[in-house]
Amino acid sequence: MYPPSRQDYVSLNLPEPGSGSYNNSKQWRRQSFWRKWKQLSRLQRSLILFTLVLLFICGLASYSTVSKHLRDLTEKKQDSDRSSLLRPIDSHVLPEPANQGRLPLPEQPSQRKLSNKRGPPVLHNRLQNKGNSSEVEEKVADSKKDGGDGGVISWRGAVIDTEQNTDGDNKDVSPSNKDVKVSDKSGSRLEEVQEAFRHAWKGYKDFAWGHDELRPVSKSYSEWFGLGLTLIDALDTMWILGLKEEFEEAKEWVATELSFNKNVDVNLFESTIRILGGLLSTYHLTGDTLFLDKAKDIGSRLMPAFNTQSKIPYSDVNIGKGSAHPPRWTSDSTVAEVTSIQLEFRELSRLTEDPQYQSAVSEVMTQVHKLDGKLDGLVPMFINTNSGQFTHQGIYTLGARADSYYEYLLKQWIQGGKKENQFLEDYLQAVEGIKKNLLQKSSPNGLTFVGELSHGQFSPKMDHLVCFLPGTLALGAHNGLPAEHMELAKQLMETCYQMYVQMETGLSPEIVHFNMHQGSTRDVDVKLADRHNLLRPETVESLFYLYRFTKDQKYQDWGWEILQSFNKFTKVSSGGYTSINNVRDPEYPSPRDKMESFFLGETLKYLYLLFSDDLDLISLDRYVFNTEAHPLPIWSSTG
Ligand code: DMJ
Repeated sequence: MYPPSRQDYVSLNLPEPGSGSYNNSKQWRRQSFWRKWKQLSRLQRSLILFTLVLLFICGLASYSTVSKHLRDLTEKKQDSDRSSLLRPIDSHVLPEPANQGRLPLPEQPSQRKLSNKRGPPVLHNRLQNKGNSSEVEEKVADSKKDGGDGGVISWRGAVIDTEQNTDGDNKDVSPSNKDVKVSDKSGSRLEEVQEAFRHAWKGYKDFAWGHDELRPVSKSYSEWFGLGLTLIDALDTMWILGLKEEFEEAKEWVATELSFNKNVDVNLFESTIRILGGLLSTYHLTGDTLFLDKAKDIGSRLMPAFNTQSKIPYSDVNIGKGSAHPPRWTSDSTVAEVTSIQLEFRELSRLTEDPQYQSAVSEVMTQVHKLDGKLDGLVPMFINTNSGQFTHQGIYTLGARADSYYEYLLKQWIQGGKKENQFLEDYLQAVEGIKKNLLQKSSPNGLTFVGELSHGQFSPKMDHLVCFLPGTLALGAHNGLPAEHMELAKQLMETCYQMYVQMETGLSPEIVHFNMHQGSTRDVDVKLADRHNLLRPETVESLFYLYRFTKDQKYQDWGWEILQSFNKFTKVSSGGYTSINNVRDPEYPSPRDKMESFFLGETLKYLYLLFSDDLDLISLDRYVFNTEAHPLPIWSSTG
């Protein structure tokens, strides 16, 4: 068995619970302590007792301080948790209770839950209101220091030659260059848009710098053309929002990194509206010829697209090789694409005094004007690059593939000083065609909407893209077209707003279907496949026009609600905003991990202009916006 010493060691130090040896040892310790205490003198005992009492009192005092501190900390944390749960947006600046102005809707189970739920778990939705008023004031002061008064040198350091831009368009484009009186509400909303831009820009800068698009969730990027699309699209937005630092760093990239001498295929329409349009407007706003040079470069590289049998351009161009081609599966181009590049190429001709650009795009308009296959001024969606004829006829929509054809009819007429009557005639006829063939009212609330026609069959389907129309109609009315266009604009504006507020996230889906049957319980239905939101601008774009022309503050308030919803459901904590898959699920809107360049180029720009009460900030009597929200000068105002 075990040696004796080993046995003793075990029984003494590792007693079995309840064994006699454990109890004996406790007893032994108590007796020896008492014996020792009795051996102490009275003085020694008093001293020890006094010290113990003192220690006890100190312990009590420090416990109450520490516990109070801990209590405070806990309460603060709970407050902040609660505020992100219940108040992810700053309720001080909310204009009105959440459901005001909405049409009555049957309550959905998920709506009931919405009131006290946080946004999507994967997104960080807390508002980061840093209160930048002093920063804005500083910029105003800077601008004055830098010569803002004389309108010769702006704070961006660009030398402005007021003769060069004969409309003097760069004197007053930025709030930094003006003494604009802003109300508290308007001021804080403007700051909120600046903050949203900075947040989006941070993501782009950290994870996608110089690339086409940010993928904010995976903290990476995606390429489309490989030309820094987001950066170029956002240039004039930064200028207009007065974001000096951000603008300067982007300009540096354009100056040192941007090259169009690349073996890449680009889409003619997308690169025209985003890149050529963005560079031209930035040139106009800044007067910096860097942007004009770049605009000339990309413009001339896109020209091979027009070398087709019919002169209707191909959809794709290789800007390095100088070759162009249609998509692999067809020789068709999209009607909206070939008819929504005119503002940009016409302006390029005016600036360069080289007529080739204007004559190429004007040829397209002349041909489309003459074509058979229209229905009361409405155009089909495809046109063949060989025959120059419409194809896939019989389908008429104001949505994808046709939308900006109508927009550019009106805008070319305005750009050219309202002299080119063919555009006006085609536009007026098209508005009548819309009214006659596509306009209907929903049930039960009678929302006016624009549906589609397919081979004589009406479909109550409306793309979010159609929401450009209220703004365009209002712009026409502002330019002297029938007042009833403005009335229609207001009705459609209400519908587009309802497409947002009737969704559980407060964000519109890509496509809605309106109910038209008597007895319907709700006006809007959304198919599963159509529930995504790509951060598109059309509704806030139209809100901007409607507010500019009516001064009705409800349009600003609607835009404000939409911005709150973007912040709540699409903002990614590490930077950037993401498109989402499901506007009907506030618990999990399902991020698509992509920030489209038009979110910076258009959506945030239009929101800023909507909240600004400065009518001269990109005056609609001196500028016309291209379909990517890049302002170009109206020629009549250029003398
Ligand atoms: C933008 O590129 C332009 O506004 C275009 O006219 C339509 N699609 C997007 C925005 O939705």
